[in-house]
Amino acid sequence: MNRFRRTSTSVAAVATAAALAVALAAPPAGARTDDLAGLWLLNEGSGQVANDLSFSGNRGQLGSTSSADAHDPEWISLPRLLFLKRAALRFSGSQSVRMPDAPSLEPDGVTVLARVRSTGPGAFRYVMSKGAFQCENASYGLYTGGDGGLRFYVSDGTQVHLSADAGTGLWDGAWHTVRGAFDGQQLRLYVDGAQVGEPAPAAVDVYYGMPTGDDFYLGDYAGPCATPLGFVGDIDAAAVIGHYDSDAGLAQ
Ligand SMILES: [Ca+2]
Repeated sequence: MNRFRRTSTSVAAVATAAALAVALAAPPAGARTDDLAGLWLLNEGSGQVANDLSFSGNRGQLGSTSSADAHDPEWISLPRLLFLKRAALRFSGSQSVRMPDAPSLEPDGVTVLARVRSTGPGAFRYVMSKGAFQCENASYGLYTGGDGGLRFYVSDGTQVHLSADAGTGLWDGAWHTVRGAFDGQQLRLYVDGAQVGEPAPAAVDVYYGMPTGDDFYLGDYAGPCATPLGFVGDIDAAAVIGHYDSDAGLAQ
């Protein structure tokens, strides 16, 4: 391996880690506090568990059982970062990692982050979802939407509020860091640190306690549904950050 290639690979890997770190370290606004509700670097490389590196204990299980099954995403290797062995998970439309329902995954305001790579997942495919109302919508979700791009949304129990759409150009086969943020007033979407479009107004409360299911999924939506809602592509890392306001609500 030549020196340049090795260096550039390491730089890319450091940039990846730095992008997540910067996003995670964004200062809280006003009287809010931010808690890391889940951080899954997905570097295990084998087995049935995705460990949560936050202190929230939201460990995930691959597929629908603790044994190998058809809903397990596939571990793939990524270039090493110095001596750190790195991996990611490959999803092909009906695979998932499931984290059981937990209060830490149900904050007033929520930010989701992921490193994703795909050449075209299709429409209504989920990178993440929390809870499920039939096959309609989650409490919050990061998905490709009707146009096959990428959107973040929250549900208030009556209506779904969507962020701007990143568009299908995101799915160019390269890794991208995506972030969806809801602060109680607006929904924002970022790709590789740049905000997509305008913030979408949504002065609502996220509705939790969905009747169909309340677990959190990486790579899919709690189904089964008539049409597949699972992501088609790779997820390198993911995180959920909860924003908790010490006052009555976030809508101040
Ligand atoms: Ca399994």
